[in-house]
Amino acid sequence: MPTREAIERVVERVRRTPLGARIPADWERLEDLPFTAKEDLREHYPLGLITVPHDELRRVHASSGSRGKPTIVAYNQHDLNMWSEVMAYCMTMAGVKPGMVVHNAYGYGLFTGGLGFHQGAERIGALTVPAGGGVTARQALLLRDLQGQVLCSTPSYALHIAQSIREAGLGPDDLDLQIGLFGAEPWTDAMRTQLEAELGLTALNLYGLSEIVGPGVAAECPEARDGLHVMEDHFIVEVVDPKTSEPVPDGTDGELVFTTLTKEAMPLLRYRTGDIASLNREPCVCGRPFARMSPVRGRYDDMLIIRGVNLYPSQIEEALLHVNGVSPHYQLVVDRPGQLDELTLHCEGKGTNLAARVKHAIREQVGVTVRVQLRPMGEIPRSEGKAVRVIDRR
Ligand code: DLL
Repeated sequence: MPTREAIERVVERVRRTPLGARIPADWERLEDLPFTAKEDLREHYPLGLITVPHDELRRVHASSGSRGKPTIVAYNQHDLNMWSEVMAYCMTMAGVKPGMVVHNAYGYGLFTGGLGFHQGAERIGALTVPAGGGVTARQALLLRDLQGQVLCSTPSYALHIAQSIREAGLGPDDLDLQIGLFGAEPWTDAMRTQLEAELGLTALNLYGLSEIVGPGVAAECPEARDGLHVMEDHFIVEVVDPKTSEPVPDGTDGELVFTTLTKEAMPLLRYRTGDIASLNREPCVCGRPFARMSPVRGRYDDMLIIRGVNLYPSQIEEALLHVNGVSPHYQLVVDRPGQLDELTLHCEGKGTNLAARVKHAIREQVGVTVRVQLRPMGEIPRSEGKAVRVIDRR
């Protein structure tokens, strides 16, 4: 845990914002400090939580939430440097070295993915290919012709790129890919296996959110690939029960909460991410001292309750991708035709009794009964950024 002085520095900054009034004068520990929620950022849209003079701001980004106003976040030069540094740390940890070719297929723009990876790669001294999202057929050619060694994209977009590589008549052996840095949405070990086979790389998970800085809050080490090391020099991590807000023990799932320690323009105290994961403070085989968070299962808001069973779309993904013959593209449609929720899984694939096998695998592994709609190959919309996994018709 960081020293009281380190926390005090953030507290003093946050006191300059409208949220400062909530901070008790006599706080002793982090737990005495108030939480910050997405609604606070919305209420003070666009730049009401800034603690530096406006002419010190150098950039804004926005979170990708699709509902309502975007959440604007702002950085001064110090913050942009810190962000490049955490990204360079995460990417170096993954094995990215000066001179390597980094193909960055995260979207550039208000989304933090594109510029976040771009700055990290430049900081390391890699050669960056700022491909961005979209024009997927061109991604395959660029990867081949510029000999991309590191692929940065959402895992769902990486699958789409893999498909376009196949369609161009190429395979992993025609490419130089070694490392994949995938994040911005939940993904499973089954997806990892698939991505590694199709692209011939080592797939690593990298986590972040714009409110805290962007990508670079936590990342897997290649040595263990067992949890994502939180960049604790810059962010304090807690896990709390999403309903009671009480801390949960290490190893227990709950909501991730982050406090920024070194951000200047828009510091946040105990920010409720809505993301569900657990913490592991056991030493890691890689020797890095940072606590590890489990992969994010999903957002608390995305949890589905199907006839009393709580589940995240990622649990369906894990079961689905173990069935032979299915493609890794899927969508879940939730409906409530009568009193009860009904879940339909739209997926693609080939093979005898495929729908029945998928249904059986999900019942066995997740404990829910879903309707399975097999769709012709290529009919499930392909993602160019964050995949839309759930369509809620309730
Ligand atoms: O998605 C930042 C990012 C870009 C992370 C590229 C990694 C790679 P936002 O658009 O603000 O920022 O969305 C943040 O995305 O609260 C999670 O719900 C989800 N998310 C991000 N990384 C992961 C991950 C970027 N590795 C929201 N696994 C977060 C699961 C993730 N979910």
